[in-house]
Amino acid sequence: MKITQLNPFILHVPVTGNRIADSSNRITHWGTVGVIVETDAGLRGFGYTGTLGYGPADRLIRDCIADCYAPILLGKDPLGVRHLWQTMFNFPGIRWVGRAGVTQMALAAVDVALWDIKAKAAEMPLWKLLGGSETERIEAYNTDGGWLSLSDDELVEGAKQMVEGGFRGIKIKIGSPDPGNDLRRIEAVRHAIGADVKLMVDANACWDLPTAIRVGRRLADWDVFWFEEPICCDDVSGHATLVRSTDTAVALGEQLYSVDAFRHFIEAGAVHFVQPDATRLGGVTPCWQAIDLAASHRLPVVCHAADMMQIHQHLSIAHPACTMLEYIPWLRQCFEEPATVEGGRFLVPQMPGAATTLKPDALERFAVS
Ligand code: SMN
Ligand code: MG
Repeated sequence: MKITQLNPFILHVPVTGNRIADSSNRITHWGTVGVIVETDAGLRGFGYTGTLGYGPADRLIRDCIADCYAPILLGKDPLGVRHLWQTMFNFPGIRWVGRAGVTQMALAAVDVALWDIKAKAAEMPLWKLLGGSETERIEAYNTDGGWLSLSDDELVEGAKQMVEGGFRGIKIKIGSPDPGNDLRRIEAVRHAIGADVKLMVDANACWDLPTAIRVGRRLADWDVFWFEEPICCDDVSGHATLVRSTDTAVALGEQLYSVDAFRHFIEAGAVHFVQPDATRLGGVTPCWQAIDLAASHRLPVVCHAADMMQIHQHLSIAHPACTMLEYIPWLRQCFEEPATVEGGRFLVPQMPGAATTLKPDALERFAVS
């Protein structure tokens, strides 16, 4: 089999309620920058990365796919995914300007598309190709009702509805200018969902260390399950200090671009829940390595949902270190087999591939130039 063409795309898909906010971002659309990889066998691979829908940055990723990676891949056998990943990652002119950010996210989109082809060629879902079992029903937790853009009443009512809908885990955003506002919202949600539902909080890396320690010491009052991205996502020693200073588990990883970065946090004792994101880390290929690394340190893995669950449901089913998965439904309308939660757990995808195949109308409805 040979790669014959790469067709990059940019989708901007409206978020729930047409606007959401966390401590660091306020968006109306979720960006999905990806590529369709065509082969001479008629198989098509779909891969993508997740962005905040900022056009100029999305075009950088798209052009990196088209101008940097496509020339490397044309004529190559798509099944040699790991070899191709190394070739693209180590390409001198790209590595010189890359290894993180745009180049890594573009590489992620290509790598996911190649794994999609590999699973389709094997006529099985990606979780099965990776060695998973049909019996694995991964527990879901819902983030889509926890935005800082929601009022206290909307936050509490939404949490109640999610629990009534079967979710056993809820994540809410914190990081308000006044942390007292966050603590009040945490208490209100805990009272609304009861003691048996997991409650996670996510500050999106907005606080300095003293503030994170002060807030972190209060989270045990409401049995918060994890404190996500409390401070700057590159600050290894700061997170290690926070871990030593508080009793609530620390979760991070969505913004890390390399397996080495995960190794630095893990070896420093700076993380409890490891949250790799294949769409930022460079694809399924390095994400699997990061999950293996966490597993070797007996740390639980909960992949981040910038892919909006499609890819990470496969990795979570296949790897025993993955204990839960985030639910954010913004992109479900775009896919032939949308990730689905029933009774608080993900259904097991059945179609061959990585569940990234776009519905034909998705490109018409949401494509932007
Ligand atoms: C998040 C980041 C980007 C898109 C959606 C959600 C957030 C999370 O940091 O972890 O849910
Ligand atoms: Mg997060």
